Amino acid sequence: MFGNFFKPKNLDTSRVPPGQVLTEKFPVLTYGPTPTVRPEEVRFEIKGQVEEAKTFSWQDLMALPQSDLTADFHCVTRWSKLDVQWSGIRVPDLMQQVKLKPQARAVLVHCYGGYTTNLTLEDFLLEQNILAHKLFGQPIPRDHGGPMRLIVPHLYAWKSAKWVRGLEFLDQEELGFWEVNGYHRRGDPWKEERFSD
Ligand SMILES: Nc1nc2c(c(=O)[nH]1)N[C@H]1C(S)=C(S)[C@@H](COP(=O)(O)O)O[C@H]1N2
Ligand SMILES: [Mo]
Repeated sequence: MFGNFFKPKNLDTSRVPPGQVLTEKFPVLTYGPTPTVRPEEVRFEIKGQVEEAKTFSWQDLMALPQSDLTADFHCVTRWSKLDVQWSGIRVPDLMQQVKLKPQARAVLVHCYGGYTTNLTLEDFLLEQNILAHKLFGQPIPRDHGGPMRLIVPHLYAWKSAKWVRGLEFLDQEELGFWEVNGYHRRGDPWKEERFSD
């Protein structure tokens, strides 16, 4: 298994966080069964600390500005993959459609299948975060989170929720699935925020 992992040679090692090894493959990491979600049935829901709850159909989402992102992907189980190419809707472009209440501080990301993960508003609203529906120019394969997943490149990949079904804005942070089960509430790979204390 470790044959697929390599130590970077000429590579700029400043891109590999501490304790991580590179893989050129793209492993699948899913807790539990893989849900089947057809784009036509997506109802992306925004609720909680917002002035008005909203639901986006697939068509609504595709009508929003579309962007590309190339980002490194760091799984807390110690593999990293460089230069993964995503396309989709940047979080700030989505958030143009949403008016948050002033007390909003955090978001709980909900997924088809029941997975959740938490982010502070500050970590969520970053320019590079994207609701991706393409991976290397193709619709995201189901096991990698298709039809749509969140990508939060500056944190460990458990924050990059697959099969996203909605966002719940909160006045204080509530922990998601892995965060309840011992992972760090934030998960910065450069600080090795793997587990909670
Ligand atoms: N809905 C959902 N999203 C998820 C997960 C999951 O189990 N369910 N696993 C997370 C973890 S731990 C990682 S490392 C990445 C893996 O993404 P990949 O399977 O596309 O490599 O997805 C994250 N998003
Ligand atoms: Mo992971």
